[in-house]
Amino acid sequence: MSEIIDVKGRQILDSRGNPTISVRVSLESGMSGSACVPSGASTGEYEAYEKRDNDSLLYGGKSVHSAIEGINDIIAKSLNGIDSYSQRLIDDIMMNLDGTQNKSNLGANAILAVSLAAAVASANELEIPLYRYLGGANAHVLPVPMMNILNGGKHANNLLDFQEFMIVPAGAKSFEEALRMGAEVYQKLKKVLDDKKMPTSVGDEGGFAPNLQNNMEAVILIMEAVEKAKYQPGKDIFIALDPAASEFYDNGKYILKEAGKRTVLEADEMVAMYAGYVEKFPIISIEDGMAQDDFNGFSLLLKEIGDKVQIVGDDLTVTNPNRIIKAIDSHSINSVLIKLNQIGSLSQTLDAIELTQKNSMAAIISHRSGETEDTFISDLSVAVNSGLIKTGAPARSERVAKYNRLLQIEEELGSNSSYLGLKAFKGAGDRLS
Ligand code: 2PG
Ligand code: MG
Repeated sequence: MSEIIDVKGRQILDSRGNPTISVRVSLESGMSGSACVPSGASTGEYEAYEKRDNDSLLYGGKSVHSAIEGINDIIAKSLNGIDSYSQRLIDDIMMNLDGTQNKSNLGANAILAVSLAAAVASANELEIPLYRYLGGANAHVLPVPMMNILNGGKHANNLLDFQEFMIVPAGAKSFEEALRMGAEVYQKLKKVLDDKKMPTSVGDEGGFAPNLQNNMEAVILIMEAVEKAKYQPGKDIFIALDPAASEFYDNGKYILKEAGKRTVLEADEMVAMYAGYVEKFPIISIEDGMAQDDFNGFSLLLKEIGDKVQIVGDDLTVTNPNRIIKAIDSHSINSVLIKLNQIGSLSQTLDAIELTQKNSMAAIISHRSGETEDTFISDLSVAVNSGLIKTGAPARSERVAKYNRLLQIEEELGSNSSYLGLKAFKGAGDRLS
């Protein structure tokens, strides 16, 4: 009854108004499941291939008709009659059809959409929640949300070098409380900006995007908002950064444009700069503090502050087990950001998470800057007990949909649910005592 009888892709729009893919997988029983895939802006060089038509007359080249043709013709035929519970087989069939390392024939966006929709169809067929289907009896940890409330870099058109300034309500007792704390601080930040006559327009992930002079000015404003919301920075709420440093790395140097002037830094100077910030501010996590090929820079950073701060690979590791192994071997990180579309199938994502967790690192489940209403990542974060999720500001429906789904899961799990707070973080060190 769980045999796949139809796979149908369609083009939809993402939160930036660009085309992306939605797929419905239908089973013999009459049950079905659908999934939509997101799209990044600060994409890592080593990510799987996102297939677009490149026809300048359609959506500025971004339409995905050819990827959808691949789904409806090639993939649909090959999956016909396959059991939807056979996730690995389904993913292997698609990878063999594609025949490339980076999924550049069919497109990682096409393969992932089908891969996820097959899992959703299976959960529906079994009439169990997706997190239970993916994670089994032990799926019970609600993630600490890492909420990007102030945007710079590629996600906004201001002068900030760093891409994301996040608040982390690790001091909460439950996910619901964490969400409330985050939402309250977000509203206070709006007021803080308003009072200073700064614009409250938002960037791609719902965070504010004021034109500030330097990166730490953003942190200072956020701390002001935390205090105005009657929370204690460094106890109730912490700060996480995603500088997305590959975006300001050129020829072995980090080039900042803070305060309107060009500053060129070597890797060790970047590390010293971060170490200084960590001394001054309650920063608990730094993602892509260094560029995607700078394994040496990453290991300097880990050596310097990895006992106090979570050092996260994103562009560095691109949810790819080979890159994660390289980062482990070179002592570059203590945590890994997990994005389904960086690798392009559910099975490989689960492999990347397993590898990460087996090596005592945190696996942070993440959205992309271009998102949809799909909430798969919320279920995934609970399924693998990741303890951490990064899915934007507590505003705008494509971000809030993920948080709202987590509220629902927490309610459903009731006393079976856990919220780890600080314990979910690697390198939280002394803060834990
Ligand atoms: C990141 C992400 C998500 P993008 O760098 O972590 O916040 O951005 O999807 O643009 O790569
Ligand atoms: Mg990132």
